[in-house]
Amino acid sequence: MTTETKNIKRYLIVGLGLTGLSCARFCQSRGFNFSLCDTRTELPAIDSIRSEFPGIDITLGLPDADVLAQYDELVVSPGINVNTPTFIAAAEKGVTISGDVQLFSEYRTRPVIAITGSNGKSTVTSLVTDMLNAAGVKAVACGNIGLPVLDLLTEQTPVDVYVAELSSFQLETTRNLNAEVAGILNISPDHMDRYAGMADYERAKQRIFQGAQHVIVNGDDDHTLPALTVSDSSTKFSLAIPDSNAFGITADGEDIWLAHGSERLIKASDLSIRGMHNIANALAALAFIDALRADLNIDSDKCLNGLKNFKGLDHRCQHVAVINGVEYINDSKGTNEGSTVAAIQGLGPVTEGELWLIAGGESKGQTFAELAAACEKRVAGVYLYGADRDIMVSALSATTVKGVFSTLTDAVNAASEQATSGDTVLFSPACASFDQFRNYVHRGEFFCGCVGALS
Ligand code: UMA
Ligand code: ADP
Repeated sequence: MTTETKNIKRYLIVGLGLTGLSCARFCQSRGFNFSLCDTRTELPAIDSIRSEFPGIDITLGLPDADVLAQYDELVVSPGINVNTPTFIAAAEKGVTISGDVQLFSEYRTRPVIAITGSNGKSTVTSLVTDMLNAAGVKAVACGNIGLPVLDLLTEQTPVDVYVAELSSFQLETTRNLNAEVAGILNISPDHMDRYAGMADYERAKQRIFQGAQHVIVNGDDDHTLPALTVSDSSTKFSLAIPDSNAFGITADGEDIWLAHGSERLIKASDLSIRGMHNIANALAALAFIDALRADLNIDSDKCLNGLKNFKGLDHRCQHVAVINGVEYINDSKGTNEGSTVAAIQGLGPVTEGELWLIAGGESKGQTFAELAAACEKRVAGVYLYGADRDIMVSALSATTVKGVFSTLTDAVNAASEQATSGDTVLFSPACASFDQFRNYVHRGEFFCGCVGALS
């Protein structure tokens, strides 16, 4: 963290989406020397960008490594893969490659809780934020959840603590996050179309621990442990009976309690969010907050109230409707097999009748072995649709797959014909949405529309 000074570095901001524009606004507000670039040769918003940044050089199409190397620092958007020959060659010629989170880390003056993981990031980020706000601590959720971190510095938003959801893409271009609290929630395959393999993906996630003062680990997933010792201070959460300083669960007859060591905090049945994965998310949120409890003078009871009142986010195991006795659940944010497996395992035991799954989309290099195993155990039948449905058909057992369609509408109609009163139809695609939809929100809304049309 530094104070505001004119920066004589020459920055090139690469990528003009949400992140790139937030970087440009930040650099403009601080009087930095910067230019702009987007790898795309045509950009519909280019006229408004030019008028917002008069006098600033804007290049369309990625320049070659020699041109990139004329800058001191490239601030590259997360949607752009920096592990490509042009960026590698530019780095070899001496230019530093950064991202918006790196700049944020250099200029922020308030503590940050940094959260990553394959699944549950947005839920835990929102939970932590809501719980802190319920306790009167001004917390703002930012990062991959949708609000670029630098917007908060440009607008000088007053905050006590930043709650930053960080993707592996954002972490790749962050050198020294120095978070007050940092943790990986869980690790399962995702973005395998961008990484060379799981080790490569995990290396990106591990960068969240650089310079961390306090570390949060998931006792049920060894891949969330820091690979290098970064801090002596750590807190564990897990779906097991907790050790003295850990967060976990204890049973009392029929009741499951979320607990901190031997102290019972709240009954699982008092939470509005459903499924064991959401109990894990609540425990993680408690652990992240506990790490800053003394520093920020946080009232635990008020936090627990925030947890109780948290209704969950749209498109994550969200109840849509009950039609002819069948419950329809929208889990469009289930964008990889780990998330869909968690939704199946989380909902399977609490649903009355059969569980039917609708899945499909862009497979992102996944092989779906875990999904196949989870479906075998808990799902009565699967309806597939979308661009990579054939990849999924080969992965899942022939008896599990009940229908294969090109459109989501046809898959919903077929599932609804099969399901009977007391059953649940879960839409959790295990895939990216971009084959047929703008994003997971568009896809989830479309699913809700299909369900609406059934009644
Ligand atoms: N693009 C180009 N050339 C460019 C710039 C972008 O082709 O020069 C393309 C990218 O390939 C990508 C798209 O444009 O397909 C968007 O990329 P971006 O880096 O401009 O994205 P932003 O609009 O800045 O949004 C990013 C995150 N997007 C990605 O990481 C792809 C948003 O996360 C995040 O909310 C936002 O910054 C604020 O921090 C979205 C996401 O899908 C929700 N994240 C992935 C995930 O959650 O799985 C990682
Ligand atoms: P992310 O931001 O990491 O994508 P979200 O909180 O948006 O995570 O949840 C996305 C989906 O991941 C949910 O719809 C659910 O299917 C699944 N999920 C949520 N929490 C967990 C968890 N702790 N472990 C595994 N899967 C989860």
